[in-house]
Amino acid sequence: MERTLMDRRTFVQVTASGAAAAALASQLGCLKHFEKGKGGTEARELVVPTTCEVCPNKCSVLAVVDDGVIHKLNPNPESPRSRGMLCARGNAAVKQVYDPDRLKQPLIRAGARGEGKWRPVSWEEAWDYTAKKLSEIKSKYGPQGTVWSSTEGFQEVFFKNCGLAFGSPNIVRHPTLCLASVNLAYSATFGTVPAFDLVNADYVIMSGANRFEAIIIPDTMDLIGSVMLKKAKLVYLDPRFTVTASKADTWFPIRPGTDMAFILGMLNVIVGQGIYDKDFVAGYTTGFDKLQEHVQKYTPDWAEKETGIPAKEIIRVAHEFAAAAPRACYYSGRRSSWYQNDFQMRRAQAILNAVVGNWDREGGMVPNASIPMGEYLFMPWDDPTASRVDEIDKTFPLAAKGDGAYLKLRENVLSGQPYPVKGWMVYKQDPMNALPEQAKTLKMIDQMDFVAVIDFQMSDTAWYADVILPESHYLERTDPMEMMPGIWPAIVYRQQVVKPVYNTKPNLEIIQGLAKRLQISDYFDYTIDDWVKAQAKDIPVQNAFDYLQKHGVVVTPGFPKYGKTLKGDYRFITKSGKVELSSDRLQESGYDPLPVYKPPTEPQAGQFRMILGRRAYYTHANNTNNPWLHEFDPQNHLWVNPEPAQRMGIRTGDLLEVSSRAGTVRIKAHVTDEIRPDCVFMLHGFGKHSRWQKLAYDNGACDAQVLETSWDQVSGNAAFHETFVTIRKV
Ligand SMILES: Nc1nc2c(c(=O)[nH]1)N[C@H]1C(S)=C(S)[C@@H](COP(=O)(O)OP(=O)(O)OC[C@H]3O[C@@H](n4cnc5c(=O)[nH]c(N)nc54)[C@H](O)[C@@H]3O)O[C@H]1N2
Ligand SMILES: Nc1nc2c(c(=O)[nH]1)N[C@H]1C(S)=C(S)[C@@H](COP(=O)(O)OP(=O)(O)OC[C@H]3O[C@@H](n4cnc5c(=O)[nH]c(N)nc54)[C@H](O)[C@@H]3O)O[C@H]1N2
Ligand code: SF4
Ligand SMILES: [Mo]
Repeated sequence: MERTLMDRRTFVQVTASGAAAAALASQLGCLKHFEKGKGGTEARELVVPTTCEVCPNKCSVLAVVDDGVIHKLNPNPESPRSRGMLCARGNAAVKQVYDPDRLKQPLIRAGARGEGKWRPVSWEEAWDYTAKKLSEIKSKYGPQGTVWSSTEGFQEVFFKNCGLAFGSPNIVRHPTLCLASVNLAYSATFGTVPAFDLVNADYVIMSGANRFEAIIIPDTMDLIGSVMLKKAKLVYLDPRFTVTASKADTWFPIRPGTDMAFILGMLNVIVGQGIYDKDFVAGYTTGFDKLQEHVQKYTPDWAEKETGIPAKEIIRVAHEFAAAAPRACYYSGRRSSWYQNDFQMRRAQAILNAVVGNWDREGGMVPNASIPMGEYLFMPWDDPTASRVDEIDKTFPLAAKGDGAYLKLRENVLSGQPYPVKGWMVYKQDPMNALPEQAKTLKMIDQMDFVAVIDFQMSDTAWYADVILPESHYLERTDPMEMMPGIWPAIVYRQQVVKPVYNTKPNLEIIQGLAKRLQISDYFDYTIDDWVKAQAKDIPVQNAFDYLQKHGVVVTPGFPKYGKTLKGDYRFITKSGKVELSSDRLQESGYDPLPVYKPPTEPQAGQFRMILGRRAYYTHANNTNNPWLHEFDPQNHLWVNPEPAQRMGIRTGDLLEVSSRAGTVRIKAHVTDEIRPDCVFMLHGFGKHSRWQKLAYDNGACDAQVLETSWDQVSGNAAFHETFVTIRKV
């Protein structure tokens, strides 16, 4: 195990340069892949292509295995998506495998919930216990008496399917805490969610999409290529001076919650002065007349009052944007769990993009392409008969039903309406940290008869669970292949790099053990090999399965492809078959057909708006306990602007009490002019309850304790930036 302990200097040097790491990978010679059943780990040095699982990007990895131990993770230069990059988090994943704090065997709670007393048990006992508890709940409350919540991941499908086969309609997924509003807004406009051709763009505007810290591939890499090499201009709006702000040509420290006013101001100029793409608008869109009338009142002077951005700057950006189109985009962002009107703000962006005609053209927005792939056909189950506990049909009729509405679900579970829910199954998710108002999540756990968590480490949610089913780390397991759509689509494969170090199992096997005891095993009657071989069948390369084992990624020629939808008879997947500037479907569902601006709630005297955001070396609340990453930011702090700080006598390092209607935390101050005076910011993932995360336990503060419950009105997505806090020196 010593072999994994690369010293930190080497780690920082290598992760700092993707190119250096790629070069290192190619020096290692030809790829050899792990031979299952033959003790492949016995060979002295192997390079195993696989796929990172530390965030949603799924970068391609070459794992260097030395004498059965993972020595180093390198980027796989064959991936057109990760573009030869493996970030610090991806590199540091090797530490998770050999982390002495990780989960090593199934556990059943032995003390009170949250007391931290556990009884190590066999897999048989853990499965028997879980199945018994779920069956008891089913017989008392029906299968709908259970919630199955999860975050994306290649094995998530088995978990979700188990919930459905068990008969529960209450599947709730992470998009409703993340990108549900942006997805719905672009779908409502274009019938699909496009990608952004940043490497070829000449002009990019971003509302708080902090791409140089919140890494999205290939976007982050492409921006390095286009913006940092001065080929493209970047206009960036964020109440914080982020790393992205530092690379932008223009940074506007916008008044929070007013981006829609900025966009409507731009639309007023572009539509009013006739500098939109007339051919595109006439040929491909509907509702332009209504838009024209609608944006008349949203003048740049009006927008200046709302946003704090000078009118002449809004006019300048509007002209530059229209002139650069179609090689110009108002980038959509990913985490759109911001404000209660988030859907409408993203709709305004989509409309602005549409009127300058940057659709399906080089340097603009491009519909996602894919590569064909086979599918494993398993036995289908009857659809759950009960309606969803979050009443999504009634509350958010346009939202993605399969993902649910997490915060509404929690409200309804807590009130016991429309029916009681007493069991909670959690996969690859930490709701204690990922949901606002942690006290409510704790109450939700409290009122459950049973909670089980499938994770590889002791998350805060696992800490309060009744049973913990430890999943093998991604480097220890083979997962389904995944088609990653995009302008440069790729199929990626995650194959086992080393055998599980501890008594853990891949999720499919965990689910199969449970399904057998729940008498639903017929639906899970296959192996991971059956699954991936069926997927490999339709992939258009020779011997696709072998190819993926050797390369980890399949790319097919012919991409990027522009202009497929710009054929006269193309029907967009919208009600009108056109790009919908004004939307009848929204109107029929009781929403504004065009984005109507509503000013954000004002903070009262002494209050600050709490805003969230990422750092490049942490994923959510997930790896603040990773010793390598922990060194970058060993504790979180509250960013406070010097102006209020001086007024309140606060200096960097002072201990503060931060309070909202949801709760109170203590955290040290970081006084900085990199944030507006009306906002405060803290990094996510600290102040943990779980004592098994020694570095993050009771260290700094937990943002989820202070964030209040609020959601976007159309998509039901969480609205994380609607919380006001007061701060006090203690
Ligand atoms: N306060 C606050 N809340 C937020 C956000 C925020 O910034 N601040 N961001 C929101 C956004 S955008 C998102 S996407 C969500 C994310 O919310 P979560 O999905 O809850 O995010 P993570 O903290 O990454 O938690 C994932 C859990 O999965 C575990 N895990 C990781 N890999 C595996 C695996 O291979 N198998 C298993 N079984 N478990 C695994 C980790 O150990 C961790 O406990 O949070 C949302 N909520
Ligand atoms: N390193 C790293 N990369 C990641 C992740 C990670 O955890 N770590 N998570 C991945 C996931 S799941 C997601 S969803 C994405 C999230 O990536 P992004 O969509 O870029 O979202 P965030 O970084 O959460 O932050 C958004 C920014 O918005 C700013 N902001 C707050 N309020 C406003 C406002 O009213 N207007 C404007 N213009 N800006 C505002 C915040 O200060 C913050 O800098 O990142 C992905 N990539
Ligand atoms: S961006 Fe980093 S953490 Fe995310 S998949 Fe890629 S290498 Fe892994
Ligand atoms: Mo996210």
